[in-house]
Amino acid sequence: MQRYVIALGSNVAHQRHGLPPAVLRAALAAMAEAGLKIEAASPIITSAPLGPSRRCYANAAVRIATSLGPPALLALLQQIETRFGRVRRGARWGARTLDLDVVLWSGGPWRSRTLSIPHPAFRVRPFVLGPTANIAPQWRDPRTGCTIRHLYARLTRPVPAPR
Ligand code: A4P
Ligand code: MG
Repeated sequence: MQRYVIALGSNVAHQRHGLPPAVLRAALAAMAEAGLKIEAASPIITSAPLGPSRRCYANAAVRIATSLGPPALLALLQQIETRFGRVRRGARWGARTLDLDVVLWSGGPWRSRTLSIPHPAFRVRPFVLGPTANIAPQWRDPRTGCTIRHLYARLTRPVPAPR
């Protein structure tokens, strides 16, 4: 079995599931239904958008166990995104409502054309590191050797005021 941490994000409501937090809860159920063993799920947080979008995000992270290797897991997560990700508005397919990113896994660094683990941006995103610290505080970033708890504390440490 392999273990993974998956980050979940949503900032668009889904026709059937509802607002972003409900989208994340439904995504968790879909992951379990697809055979991924959910070992731990973080609380769902609300975070200010990074990037051009103006809507707040719901974010969370889950720790899973599966026999799938990284490419097969990515394919499965993308299938789930596709199922959730497009809302029919008339004849048009609208915005994606679900982002599932592979943050870390038990197998160290992984790099292919379509997949990088650890996720390249996870160290500087509080909305990924915070939920990850909740479910996998002792996991280590294979690049820096730091624990997730340590990376999160470093990212959120208050900066001393200039004297
Ligand atoms: N890919 C490479 N490595 C990975 C990985 N570790 N996990 C490739 C998942 N995918 C990985 O992803 C594009 C391609 O990245 C995939 O086809 C895969 O082969 P995508 O999810 O289809 O596209 P994207 O959403 O534009 O990219 P990405 O990197 O997921 O977007 P970001 O940078 O995560 O931006 N603000 C807040 N507060 N909360 C958020 O969750 N999310 C975004 C999305 C922006 N701002 C946000 C949040
Ligand atoms: Mg993504």
